Amino acid sequence: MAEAFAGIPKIEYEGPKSKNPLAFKHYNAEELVEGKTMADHLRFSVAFWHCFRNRCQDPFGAPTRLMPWDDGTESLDNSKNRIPALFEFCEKLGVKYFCFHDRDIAPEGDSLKETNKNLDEVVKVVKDHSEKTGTTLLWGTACLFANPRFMHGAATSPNADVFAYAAAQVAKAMEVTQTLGGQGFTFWGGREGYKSLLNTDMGRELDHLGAFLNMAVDFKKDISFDGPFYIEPKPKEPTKHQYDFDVEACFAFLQKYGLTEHFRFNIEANHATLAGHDFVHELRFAREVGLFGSVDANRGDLMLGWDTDQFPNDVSECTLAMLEVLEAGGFTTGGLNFDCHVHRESFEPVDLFHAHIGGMDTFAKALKIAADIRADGDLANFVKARYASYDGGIGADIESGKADFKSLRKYAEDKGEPAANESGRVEMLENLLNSYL
Ligand code: XLS
Ligand code: NI
Ligand code: NI
Repeated sequence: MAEAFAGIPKIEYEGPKSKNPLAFKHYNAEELVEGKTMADHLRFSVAFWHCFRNRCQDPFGAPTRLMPWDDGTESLDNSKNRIPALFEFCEKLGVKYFCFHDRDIAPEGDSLKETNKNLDEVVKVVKDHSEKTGTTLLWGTACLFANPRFMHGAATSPNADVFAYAAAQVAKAMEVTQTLGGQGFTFWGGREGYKSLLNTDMGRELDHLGAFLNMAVDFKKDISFDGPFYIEPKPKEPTKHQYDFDVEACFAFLQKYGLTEHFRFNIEANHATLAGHDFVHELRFAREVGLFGSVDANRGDLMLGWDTDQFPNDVSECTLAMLEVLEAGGFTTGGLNFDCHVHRESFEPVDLFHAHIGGMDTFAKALKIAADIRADGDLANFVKARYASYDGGIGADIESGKADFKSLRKYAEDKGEPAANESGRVEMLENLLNSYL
């Protein structure tokens, strides 16, 4: 088969001084950072849907992207022909992982059985290439939002048949993920949310979603799939109120339905900002509750209120993210999945390379800076010192549970005014962070 990306060589590391747009300036796969290779730290992944399906049409205009690997039909043959392009791309880029939704890789048939048969056929092609190249599935997922049957949601649809259909689809997608050696399975809420309370029984919908995910856990045990489940929060889009709003809301949901030991978070940068949070806030919360898992590495545009899914290029934002990843002990089964698409006006195949090279270099640079910040320890020491009043005396009594309101009242009455506050030094710390960038 002809190359999909003819004329584009394997992308090599040339160092920060290189002016070659098709070379890495910071990502040097084998370079050690904190004793581990950059490749093992960053575990980059290509999102099949954005790279190989998304043609960049928008509500105002027709598709723009040139995709020489695709004949524009929904045929099974065309689906199979897209697969070598994915592996060629990953190999040239030096990326070892990819992610997909079931419906990205194979077309739906006239019945669920036929749809599953189509999926099996394409999965055979994927498996074959995966075994030959060593490029494997980071996580799989089921598309429970594109087909009109999911117009009211999947697990939260008022139509119980749709719930059943979604369950069948997730079961199959999980099996396929397992067949391909996928390291995890992601649940993004899709249309699990609502537009109007006038037609919605929120309590029942939440219970249905909780039941659905518990059934998924049971099925996972049945088939002995050992990767983690990821839940991917997003506050809105396509519905107005998504139930999986942000990490904090999802954590409460997981607790209520007894799911915390089976799930970790897949945190998407653009979803964080849509929820009114910094990317790093979501990562920190997930880390603090011990459920950090994986990352959808993109960025939004703060001028726009939707999921623009742009490639990451903000070193400062990514540095704070990599600090969280390192503090969490690094990725295990997760990684940095580029859930992003090129801009509509960047329509040529080579633009996919520029986009990924930029994203990879940004995170590589961020990783090195985060490691420097950790090695210096100034930031961590400042934070530690700020809470020193809890390391002994009354603070230690509070943290250990020894204190109660009665003893604290006595303490406060005896002591009078609290010890003088110290400056939070926000600007000084911002300057410190900038000194590393
Ligand atoms: C959509 C989500 C989606 C998930 C996978 O906004 O980011 O792409 O990552 O279903
Ligand atoms: Ni995502
Ligand atoms: Ni998204």
